Amino acid sequence: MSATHFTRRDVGKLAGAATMAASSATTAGAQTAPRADMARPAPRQFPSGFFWGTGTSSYQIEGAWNEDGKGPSIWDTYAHTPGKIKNGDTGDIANDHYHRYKDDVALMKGFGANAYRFSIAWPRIFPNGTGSPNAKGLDFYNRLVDELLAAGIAPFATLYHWDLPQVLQDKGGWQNRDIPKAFADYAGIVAEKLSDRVRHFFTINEFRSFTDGGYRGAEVQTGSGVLRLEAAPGLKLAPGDLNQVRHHAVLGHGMAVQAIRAKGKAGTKVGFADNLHATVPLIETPEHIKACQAATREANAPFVTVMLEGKYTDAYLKEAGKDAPRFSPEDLKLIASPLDFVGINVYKPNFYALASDQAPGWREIPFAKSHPTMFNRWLSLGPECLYWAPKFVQSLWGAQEIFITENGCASDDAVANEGTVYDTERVMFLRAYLTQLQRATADGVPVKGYFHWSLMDNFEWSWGFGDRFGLVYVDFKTQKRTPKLSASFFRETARRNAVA
Ligand code: PNW
Repeated sequence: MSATHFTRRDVGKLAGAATMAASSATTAGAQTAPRADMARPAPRQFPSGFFWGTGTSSYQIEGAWNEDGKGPSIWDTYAHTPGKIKNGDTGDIANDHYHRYKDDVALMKGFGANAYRFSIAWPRIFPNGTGSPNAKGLDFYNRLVDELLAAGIAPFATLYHWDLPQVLQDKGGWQNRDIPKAFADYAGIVAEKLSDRVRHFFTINEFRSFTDGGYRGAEVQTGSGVLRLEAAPGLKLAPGDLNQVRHHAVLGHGMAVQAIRAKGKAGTKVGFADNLHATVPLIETPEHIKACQAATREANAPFVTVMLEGKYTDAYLKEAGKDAPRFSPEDLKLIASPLDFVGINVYKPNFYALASDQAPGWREIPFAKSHPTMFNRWLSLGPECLYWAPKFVQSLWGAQEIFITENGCASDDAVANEGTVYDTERVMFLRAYLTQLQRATADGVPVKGYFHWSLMDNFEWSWGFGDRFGLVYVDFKTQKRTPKLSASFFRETARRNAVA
């Protein structure tokens, strides 16, 4: 059968392929040792009650950037600045999700998701950053949550996925020590309004991406070179000022946790969603594993480590020297407010490492020049990070509940003539990474859910609409949505609660 004759019905049949009898193989098999059933490989089963979801964020999909009283965010300003985004793309319309959310919930239901991670746009709720909430903004999320619940999909809400109200940037943004308090006030109001239906809140998404990326620019190492990442508001601060921004971000998280506890319904669960930098042992021996665990703790000193330990590591403070953040013991106590779960975005090994006799006790192994990356060039392929990241979160900090809040890859998708999107590399990526995640759960690591990034292709920040991360293809001219082959893979995985 040639690819051009491959129809949707064929794709449907793939799910039923396991029922195919291996009759022709039995004659030989009967005479020798028992063989595994070719058509029924051993299931790589996940724990029962596992959440299978996808993720998105407000600026990346909503559009309606100036509707119903929404104020501008720093991403509106940044994307409207010529030269900042590839091809001059903006999130003004994006996926028009603000108006098409019902269709989008139906898509998720179509591929069997039982959870959805979305973010709330702070400037929809508080166009002026603070003050009294905008009822129309809250209404949108009320409608979205109701639609999700009606479809049997559990809503998980992120409070900050980088779209700071521009008015607060005008007051210094995260450089200003008053912003954490403003964030906590906003978080408290949202929890008060939504926690009768939303049981899980993430405070902040990816601390490093918006602090380092937005206030200085960050660098990512790949085999073929270094990539520079920049984000709104596009500043280039000195290291000491950047460390203070990072400190205010984790402080904002801690204060928001307190506000959610104070205003949310009893039983509301709260945590963060951070892109933990996971160091992966190149060879799995006890000494290399121990070294990588220590490296993971240090690599996250200004973010996950301080939020879970309530102190900055000695090495971080020593290395920062005069540029170390200024903080009080009360700050640290707030930053480490107890959490119900830890959310981690995991795409790639931060670096591979091996143990070393020399300080700090590990040696970074650079990615080989030919080490494969996915279509988004910063993503060096390394499925084992989805084993080691949650494993170290458990072993270092004793987390009781862990969510994989993001994982996925971009591809250069196109809709084939007969209307199918053959994203074979995303299926390959998913199977490889989920096999490692299953290995973690089988080891007793308490991973409770997996959110694939993303539900659908969307505005991929500085890369605009070119880097497609969705399980669903989006034609940005017509807004037509087409589930990719990876959506069929996801559906089968969620249905079996095992790697398909
Ligand atoms: C995350 N890196 O960003 C964000 O949370 C999403 O909004 C985004 O769409 C998704 O991952 C895909 O990029 C990242 O260079 C951006 O390592 C860059 C990196 C990692 C995550």
